[in-house]
Amino acid sequence: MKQMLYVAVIVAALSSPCLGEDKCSGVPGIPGTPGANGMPGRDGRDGMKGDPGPPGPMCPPNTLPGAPGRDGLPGPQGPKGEPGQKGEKGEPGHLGSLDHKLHEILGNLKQRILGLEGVLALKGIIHKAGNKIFVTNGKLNDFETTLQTCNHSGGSIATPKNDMENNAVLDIVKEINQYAYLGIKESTAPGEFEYLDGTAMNYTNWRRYEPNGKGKEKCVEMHTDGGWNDKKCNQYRLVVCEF
Ligand SMILES: [Ca+2]
Repeated sequence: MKQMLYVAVIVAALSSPCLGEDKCSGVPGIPGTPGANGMPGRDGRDGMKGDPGPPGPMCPPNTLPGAPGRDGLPGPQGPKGEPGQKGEKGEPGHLGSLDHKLHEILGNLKQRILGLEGVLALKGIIHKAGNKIFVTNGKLNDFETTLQTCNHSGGSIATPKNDMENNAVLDIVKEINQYAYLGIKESTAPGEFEYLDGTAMNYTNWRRYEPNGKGKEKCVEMHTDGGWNDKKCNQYRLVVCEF
């Protein structure tokens, strides 16, 4: 180790011109030209975060409206409103129109029938009394045959139930000048009479002392004065029906 230190001292003494002298002479040399800039160094570490800057200048207000925004969510259901006013009556429906047409047709038919009835009455073929029509075929028959004849015609034997109807039958009886059986029959109680359906009579026009058959005269005939008489059922009388 000591040997290496000696070698270093000797080398240093030999390499220095002023070694061993008081003063060094000579002109200092010209400074060399500065070296070229070295390569940029590596980026340093990030500095500390600076303070926030002052607010920027105000922008002028935008004069153009922006695009409309999207629809919002539907709101809650509102309270129930007041009932509206009643509407006007509608046009008649199909059935109403049909009913109107039928009504018109029936009206026309009624007029035609009334006209025909007038013709028949004018000719003396029928005799009207309220809603009833009395008519004869001009023939004479017993009670049972008269019943059948009238039923076959769609009517029934003449059964006057008030003065007006009795007079209508009387017109026929007087015209033909024949007595006519009526739709009245003796009941199970002798001397008491009733309608053919068994109901009690609400109108009678007995002749004086009639009825006098007491169970032997079960039918009733009309005389030419319009009065009634109880009579056997097998006589030939004018057939008068009602419709
Ligand atoms: Ca009698």
